[in-house]
This record gives sequence, structure tokens and C-alpha cells, in this order.
Amino acid sequence: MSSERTFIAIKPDGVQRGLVGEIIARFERKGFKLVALKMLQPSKEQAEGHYTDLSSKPFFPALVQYFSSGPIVGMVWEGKNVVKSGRTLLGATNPADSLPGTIRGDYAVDVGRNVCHGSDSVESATREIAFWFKPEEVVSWTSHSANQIYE
Ligand code: IDP
Ligand code: MG
Repeated sequence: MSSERTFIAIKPDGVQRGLVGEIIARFERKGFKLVALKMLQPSKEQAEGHYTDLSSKPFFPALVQYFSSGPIVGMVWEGKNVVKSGRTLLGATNPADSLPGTIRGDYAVDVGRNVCHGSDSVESATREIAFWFKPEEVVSWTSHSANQIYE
């Protein structure tokens, strides 16, 4: 069984709107395994570091302001193809294009308030997990349901 991991974050708007449980529940019900979780208030520097690849974009200052405007919930989820599947659960970046049934499709309207973050590749996931979590904060454990979720 693959042990691919991804970094998923509930952004400040998602926390303020009371969507923490809803978003966690969707990943749990899908069958992915939670291996790390923390709430924190990102500094401007942390927001810039997290989104460093987007620093040349015109919306970068607003994005950094948004991401550091309140507490976030950062998580690491593990499972088969979890990077790609996690992005599918989140929905398209712009909620105008996100399908109903996805988190952004169900709960967001504007691209600059799209509720959640998910790593876009295995390489990004590795970088983002190391950026937000110490190695000892990520827990390796065996789910009782593993044989019911994976053939
Ligand atoms: P992603 O979150 O789906 O991976 P990225 O392209 O990595 O999308 O952009 C990071 C975040 O920046 C988005 O989730 C969104 O909040 C914001 N963003 C992306 N494009 C725009 C834009 O055109 N205007 C305003 N904000 C944007
Ligand atoms: Mg991205």
C-alpha cells in the first residue's frame, strides 16, 4: 500500500466559518488517514514561505494577507494517490469552476477565499510537510480499516 502524503490546510476563512469538522470529515470518510494536525496562527513570513512559488503573482500580497489573517488548521493526510485525490476533494482553485460535491464547490465563491489548501504534487507535499511540521509531529500508525479500504 502506498504511503503517499499530502499537506492539507483549512485556511482562515474556513476556520472562521466553522468548516474545520466538515473538511476533516470528508477526508476521513473517503478513507484517508490523518497523520498530523495542528492549529496555528501563520505569521506573514510563514505565509510568504508557504506560497513562495507564487511570489511573482500580482495577487501574492493579498494572498499572504489572507493566509496570515487568522488561525489555520494544518494537516498531513496519508493514502494511495492522496495528493491528486486530495485536490479532487478540494475542487478547482477558483470556486466558480469547482464542482458541487467538492469542498470549494460546496462552500466557497471567490478564488481569494477558497477555504482550503492542498499540495499540488508529491514534491510540493514533501516541501510543505517539512515546512509546517517537525518530523516527530507526523505520526506513523496502522488503521484498523486498512484492509477494508485497500484490496
Ligand atoms: P491552489 O490553492 O488550488 O493550489 P494556486 O494556484 O496554488 O491554487 O494558488 C494559491 C492560492 O492563491 C489559491 O488557493 C487562491 O486562494 C489564491 N489565488 C490563486 N489564483 C488567484 C487569483 O487569480 N486571484 C486571487 N487569488 C488567487
Ligand atoms: Mg497551489
